[in-house]
Amino acid sequence: MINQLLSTDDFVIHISNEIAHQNGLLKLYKVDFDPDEFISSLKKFNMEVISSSDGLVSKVIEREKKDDLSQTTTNFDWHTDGLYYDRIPDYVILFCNHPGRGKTPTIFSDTRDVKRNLLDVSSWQTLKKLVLNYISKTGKVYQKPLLNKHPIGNQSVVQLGSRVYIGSQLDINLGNVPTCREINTAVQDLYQALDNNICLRHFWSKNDIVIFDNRTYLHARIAESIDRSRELLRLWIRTNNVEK
Ligand SMILES: O=C(O)CCC(=O)C(=O)O
Ligand SMILES: [Fe+2]
Repeated sequence: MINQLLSTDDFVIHISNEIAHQNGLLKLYKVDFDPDEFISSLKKFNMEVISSSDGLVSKVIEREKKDDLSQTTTNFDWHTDGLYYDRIPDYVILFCNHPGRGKTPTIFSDTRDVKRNLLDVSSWQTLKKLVLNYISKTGKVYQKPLLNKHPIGNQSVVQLGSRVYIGSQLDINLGNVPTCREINTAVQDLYQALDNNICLRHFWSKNDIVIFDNRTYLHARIAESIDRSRELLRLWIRTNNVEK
């Protein structure tokens, strides 16, 4: 736990030490978080904040004009952030400016557990052959493998998006291309494994922070209805000591 007594530099040191101990998922309460100070402090420690389409600090709130699920407060299914980057953000920080009614949690699933949680063993073999086609805000499509190796530890992790279509890799032997039914079964099995393995269901209070490894964990938002007063800030971190 951390509080206002730490300087921003000490805060950055603390979280970069803590995150490894906590398996890449860290919750902090009652943080006096100043995004601008945080961004400049990170640079001293060989890390940086990378921007999304709305700048270095994104506000996740309900907006009138929504071309992205970050601009809503209703359900947002399992996803990896920043899939349009060649190298996706290493970590994501979510900070609660206002919990709204406090009934809309963000949930997290540890994708290192997917393989052993699949009901059908052949699903894993199929998932290995699949790619995500992520449709960006501009309509451009970015292709990514669905399974990836984490650069630290080399474990298999899953990336997903809510605005994607999934299909077979094209550079495999035609005889190995999974059938449409196999793809459908494997993806259904994957979602079931994720839904059954939620490791954190975070109901927000003001000044909470959750920091998570964007490769290890998929995250999602569960909502019963729109919440116009809920407001999170989202920052994407790149650590320059992680191999690509
Ligand atoms: O609102 C939330 O709970 C999560 C938001 C999110 O995942 C995003 O903006 O990428
Ligand atoms: Fe997200």
